[in-house]
Amino acid sequence: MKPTIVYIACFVFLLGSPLLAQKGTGKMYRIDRYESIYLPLGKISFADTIIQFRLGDPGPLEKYTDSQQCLHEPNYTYYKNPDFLSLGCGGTVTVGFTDNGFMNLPGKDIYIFEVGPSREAAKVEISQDGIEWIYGGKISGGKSSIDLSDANVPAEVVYYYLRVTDLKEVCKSKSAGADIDAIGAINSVIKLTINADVLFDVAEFKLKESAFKTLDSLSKTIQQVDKATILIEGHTDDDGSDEYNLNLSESRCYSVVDRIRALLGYEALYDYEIKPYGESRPRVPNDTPENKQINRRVEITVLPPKDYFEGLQKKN
Ligand SMILES: [Ca+2]
Ligand SMILES: [Ca+2]
Repeated sequence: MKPTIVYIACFVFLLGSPLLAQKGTGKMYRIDRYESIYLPLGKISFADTIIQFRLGDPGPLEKYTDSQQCLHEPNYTYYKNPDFLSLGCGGTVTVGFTDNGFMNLPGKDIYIFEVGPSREAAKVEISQDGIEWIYGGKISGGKSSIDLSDANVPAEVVYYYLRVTDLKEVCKSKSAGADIDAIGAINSVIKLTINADVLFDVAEFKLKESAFKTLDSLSKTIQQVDKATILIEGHTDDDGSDEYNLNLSESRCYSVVDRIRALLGYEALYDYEIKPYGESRPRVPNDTPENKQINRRVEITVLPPKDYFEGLQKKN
């Protein structure tokens, strides 16, 4: 009898504990001996590539200057192992996100895994295209998370670039400047835009032959995350009345949802949400056939799951 009881007890414990019971890609990452941080889209949430690294002056010991060390999941062990990047006094690193982007959504949006004996202050800027930058926030001793709302960063925009600049507070140590092990997007997203012409014939909402292959490969991308909210937004050009276009984009959203749901499996842990916009949100002016084609599109965004955001509300 005993093993059964133990088994049932464990099962109940797992059910009662939201983090352990959480099935899905979301993952806890240790920050220090006492604390961890939860990234709802897990492993893909981290910066993927170095765009530029400008070592500060004075610099740290050379072994701490491999910029690749601030990419991907955190792996800091202890100070003597150079598995992190020291920026040097006033140094800057610019990273790109390739298999994910990030947004200003409810709660904290970014977490900079700063390590080492002293926690140095650093400025964080973000960009959609790597060209135009806006201020995102600041990290300083003990505070390494950033809520982009504090810097009035607009919602509904996906960012793909982030720049960290050391603020010259601690310039004399062996690892002068901020020491960065990893750069994670808490509110990580995957955004995919499909030209509507690939999916539908003119004025139709039934998927055409070429749509199946496209949606099939897109589903594989979505499956990197096994629990999420999938938002489907439909847009048209301005041919036809507002109402007609709104109805058309709504029917098209439903066609896309039906197909993706079938591909991902009805039992999968995804929630679906649709937002038909008709012609109300053009990307470019509807003044040439090419521009109209750009505006006819379906946007699919994979967002952290609902229960993650509900959990945040409960905490507050
Ligand atoms: Ca990534
Ligand atoms: Ca936020």
